[in-house]
Amino acid sequence: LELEGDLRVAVAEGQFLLHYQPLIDLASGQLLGSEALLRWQHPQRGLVPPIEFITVLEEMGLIAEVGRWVMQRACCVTARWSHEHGRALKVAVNVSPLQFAQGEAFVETVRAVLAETGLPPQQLQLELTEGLLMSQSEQSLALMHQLRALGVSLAIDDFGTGYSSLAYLRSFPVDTLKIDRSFIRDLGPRPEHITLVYAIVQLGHNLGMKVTAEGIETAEQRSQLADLRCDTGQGYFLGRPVPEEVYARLLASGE
Ligand code: G
Ligand code: G
Ligand code: MN
Ligand code: NA
Repeated sequence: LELEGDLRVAVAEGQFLLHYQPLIDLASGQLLGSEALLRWQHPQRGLVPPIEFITVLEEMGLIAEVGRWVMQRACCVTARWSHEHGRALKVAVNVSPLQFAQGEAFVETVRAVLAETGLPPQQLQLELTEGLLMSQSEQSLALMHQLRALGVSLAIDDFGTGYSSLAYLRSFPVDTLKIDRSFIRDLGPRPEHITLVYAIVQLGHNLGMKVTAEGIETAEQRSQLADLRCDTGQGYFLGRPVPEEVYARLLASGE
């Protein structure tokens, strides 16, 4: 209850900020861009992680407003960085199922944010949850096509943890599968996990998708994933989520 009151103030006063986690090309080691991750700078409690408040924002009906802010900020900053460094940096933004459920209104939000920030649509990736693949609805499918028509790309986040129907995966216009970090964590010590991850990489590639591994924490995992031809990666070994100014320095250092 206190949390709800505090969140109303947070939305009204703009107490949110974004951290950026590097996205790396596994074959070359090149920095391709980032995933934007929401944080709340609470006046007393300090920096609050999203697991503690995203669901509450959803229940309060505030996630669309905050989600729009996230997209706006991430696109604006990425457009500026791309301009400064003369290259097309990517940015991935997490989308709540409730934002997606807005339908046409959500498509309009994405269109407006791209127009306002000037970020080329090809540089924005929207991360959707695996739950959308389960719903198997014509409506979800149509919405995904509308978003793709704007030029943005779509990823399925935390892939492998839900109950996505492989049959439906084929019909969804998805560009990228993001393998959940629980599969990556056990790569080294568990050979059967190598088989599993390899199967996901093959599945994605055969469907014309890119595959990203999340939660890479060791050099061994990174080289295993490169050997399995996984395209891109994120994780503490490659770079932790960091504040805007720290990420800007990372870019400037040519990392
Ligand atoms: O950044 P961190 O690992 O603490 O994120 C925890 C969870 O919060 C992840 O599942 C992530 O997808 C989610 N999350 C982070 N930022 C956002 C956001 O801007 N919108 C939504 N809907 N979820 C987010
Ligand atoms: O669900 P989603 O993939 O959006 O979650 C991203 C979350 O994963 C962020 O909160 C981020 O802090 C966390 N994360 C990113 N890299 C790693 C990692 O290497 N290990 C662990 N344990 N968490 C990570
Ligand atoms: Mn994500
Ligand atoms: Na994820």
